[in-house]
Amino acid sequence: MGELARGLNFPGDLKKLSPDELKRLAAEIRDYMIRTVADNGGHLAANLGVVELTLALHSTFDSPRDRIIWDVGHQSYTHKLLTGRWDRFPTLRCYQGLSGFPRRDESEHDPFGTGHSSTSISAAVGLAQARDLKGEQYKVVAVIGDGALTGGMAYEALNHAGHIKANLLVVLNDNNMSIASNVGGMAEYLGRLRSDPKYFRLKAEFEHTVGRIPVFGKKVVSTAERLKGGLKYLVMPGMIFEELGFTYFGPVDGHNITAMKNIFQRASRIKGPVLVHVVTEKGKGYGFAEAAPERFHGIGPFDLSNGRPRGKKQGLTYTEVFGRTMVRLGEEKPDLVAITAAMTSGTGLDQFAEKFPDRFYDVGIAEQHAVTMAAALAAGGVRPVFAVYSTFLQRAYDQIIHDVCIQNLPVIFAVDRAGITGEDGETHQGLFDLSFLRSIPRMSIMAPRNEDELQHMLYTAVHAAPGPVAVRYPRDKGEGVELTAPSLLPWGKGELLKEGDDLLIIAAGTRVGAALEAAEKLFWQGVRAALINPRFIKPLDEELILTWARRCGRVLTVEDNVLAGGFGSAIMELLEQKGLHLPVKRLGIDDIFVPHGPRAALLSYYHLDAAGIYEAAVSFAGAKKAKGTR
Ligand SMILES: Cc1ncc(C[n+]2csc(CCOP(=O)(O)OP(=O)(O)O)c2C)c(N)n1
Repeated sequence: MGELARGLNFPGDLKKLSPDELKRLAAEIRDYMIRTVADNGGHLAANLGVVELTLALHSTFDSPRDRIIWDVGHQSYTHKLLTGRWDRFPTLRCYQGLSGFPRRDESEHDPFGTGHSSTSISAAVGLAQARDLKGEQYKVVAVIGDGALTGGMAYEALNHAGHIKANLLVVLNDNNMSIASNVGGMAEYLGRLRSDPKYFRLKAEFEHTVGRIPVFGKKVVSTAERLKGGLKYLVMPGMIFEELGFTYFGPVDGHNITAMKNIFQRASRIKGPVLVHVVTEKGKGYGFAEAAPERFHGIGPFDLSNGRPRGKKQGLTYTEVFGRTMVRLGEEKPDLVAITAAMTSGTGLDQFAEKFPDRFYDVGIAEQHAVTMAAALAAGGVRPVFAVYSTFLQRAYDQIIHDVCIQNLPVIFAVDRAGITGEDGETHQGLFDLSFLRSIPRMSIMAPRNEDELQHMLYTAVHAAPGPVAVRYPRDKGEGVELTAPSLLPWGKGELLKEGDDLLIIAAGTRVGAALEAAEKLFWQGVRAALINPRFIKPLDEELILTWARRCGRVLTVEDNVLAGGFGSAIMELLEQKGLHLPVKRLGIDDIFVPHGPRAALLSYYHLDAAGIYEAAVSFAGAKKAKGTR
């Protein structure tokens, strides 16, 4: 613990600190945060940007009585440090350690969990209404970034909050960045407010000087009021927010604690919704992060002295192979377009974006818009690929059904971070996509067993899909196999990897490698397991699966997806439809949310690695022999 921090009781003691002491505390926090993230990985740049903002909030408001909601929540590290989690901070993002996001079950200072973007204002409206209905007294504050403000939900909530005149404070943390540069008209508008001090000056003059001159002042005010599309917009900063019913303050320097405290105090005396526009610098206080805030948005362990990733990087990730394949496909197919929702580099689309800027769309954090737009691009005759993390695709479920599948439009979903994703935890695991996509008519789904197969699947999706198709792959390195020239896979066909007659194992996607290892070990224990790589989760290769299921007499399925409605369920449905009443055992994620931790460790914990599959197979096939049911 830093020298100053050691003697303090947070967050209460913050109110006693002088401006200089708060500055010193900010430096201690930065130092601790940088060292911890260098060891554990995490969202460094955003957190460095909000140290002073968080100190100003906690020295103005009384958490946990007052409720502070962090949009996305990736920037809540200072908040965690100031609310009883200082000593546990080195466990950040580790299995059973502190989460990288706010969680109601982690602290009473986290009134509402986050992880996905643009939810904070809705949550603030709900809490404020609950407070009023129960006749309670506390403040509700939502802190939202300019990136998160590109998400549609934020506007729905602003619109509603203004309409019902909800008593709440929205702090707009504007660092002019999403993960990369922010996109869109709102970002440009905020940029104008930020960069032109005349806006602030004119607002002050308008309110305090002109308004006070008896006749002339009134006239100007009323003229401005009448000229809604003109003068008023010129002289009033934050007019968009004012029109939505918010009182706007700002822009204010987000690294000046005293200035922010003053504004927060003023804001908290106003009735109705208030928005304070705070300008911060992403990565502030660590040179490497200031210079490359995008690289330090979410980063693995790194070397403090040079900011470079720690550990040798061997082999390509699925994301990298996807990115390269997209460039290759883009060269071949001039009608191929790529879409991302604010995750250009996360999804591996940076090279495509650079090479084909006219065929690339970053729509902001707007997954719903991305899906409907993709559907319409397909309706217009081009071939859209929407690259998106499994967990964020959840946002666009209705659009997948209503806009894509009902109209049978050939949109390709490149579903990255499918399965167990690791350290980001519950809100970021991609454990539902097989279930939620499989249940939609006309949707096809492929899952590659390795990075080479990913290329073939993308090629097949682009060249041969009869309608909407999803290719799902994990946040992981590939198996290090040779990358062959992308080619067409037979539609709806799986492959038999191993013959056997004691047990049929069917493993989805990257679980094939683990299942193969298990099957080989089983052989030496006298269990002859057949193994199928289904390639297609939908449509299933019925003939192949039924043939080997009959021959083996029992079926073990493996998937890194929830069991409910997932791949194993698909196999059970097939067997039931064909009247094949065989014992089936399914390995996958039972009815739980998977917490944060390393992907490999979690796969092992949930018996989805080679050892887990082997153990399950031994007890399953062994039981068959013992009971003599063959
Ligand atoms: C629905 C959804 N899509 C994508 C993401 C991934 N994501 C996490 S933070 C972020 C950028 C947020 O930008 P901003 O709100 O400005 O915060 P900053 O990191 O700049 O402080 C994105 C796109 C997400 N969390 N949720």
